[in-house]
Amino acid sequence: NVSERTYIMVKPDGVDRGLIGEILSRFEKRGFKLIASKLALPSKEHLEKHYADLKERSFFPDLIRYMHSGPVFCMVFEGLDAVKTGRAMLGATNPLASAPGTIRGDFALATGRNICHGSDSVENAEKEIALWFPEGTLQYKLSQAAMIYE
Ligand code: YYY
Ligand code: MG
Repeated sequence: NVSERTYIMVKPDGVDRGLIGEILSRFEKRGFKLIASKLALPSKEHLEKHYADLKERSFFPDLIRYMHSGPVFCMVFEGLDAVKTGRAMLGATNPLASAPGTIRGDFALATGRNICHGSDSVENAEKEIALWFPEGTLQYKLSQAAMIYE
């Protein structure tokens, strides 16, 4: 599906380390279309909604504290297999298990400081996009589309 959407977010450590442009650029260069973006300082309640599935995990309080430690940069990208390819570009949750060439494999070492979020399913992507961009995303055509898709 060439209209698949995924939610990608540079976490506070990624923002602090000056990696917004690097991460955005990788998705841009891969051929994905940016259809929403913003810098945000979400409340703890908002972050708890984003990570609601992990509420019972022992690391949850630390995760929320870390995610609340500074601004995050929120993006929605659209394109062929955006969710699965986005996850492949991110690497594994534990950066030590991420191959060099992936975002986490190139810029992170610790699971609790893994610099970037990416949706793990189409269903969760749509939920996350609705949570972070209630104002919606943009629709427009890139002239390069004919050079990216057959
Ligand atoms: O989707 P992804 O970010 O790769 O992993 P999740 O299992 O959704 O966990 C979200 C987030 O929680 C992860 O990026 C770091 C943190 N975390 C942790 O601190 N310790 C763990 N054992 C697992 C996850
Ligand atoms: Mg996840």
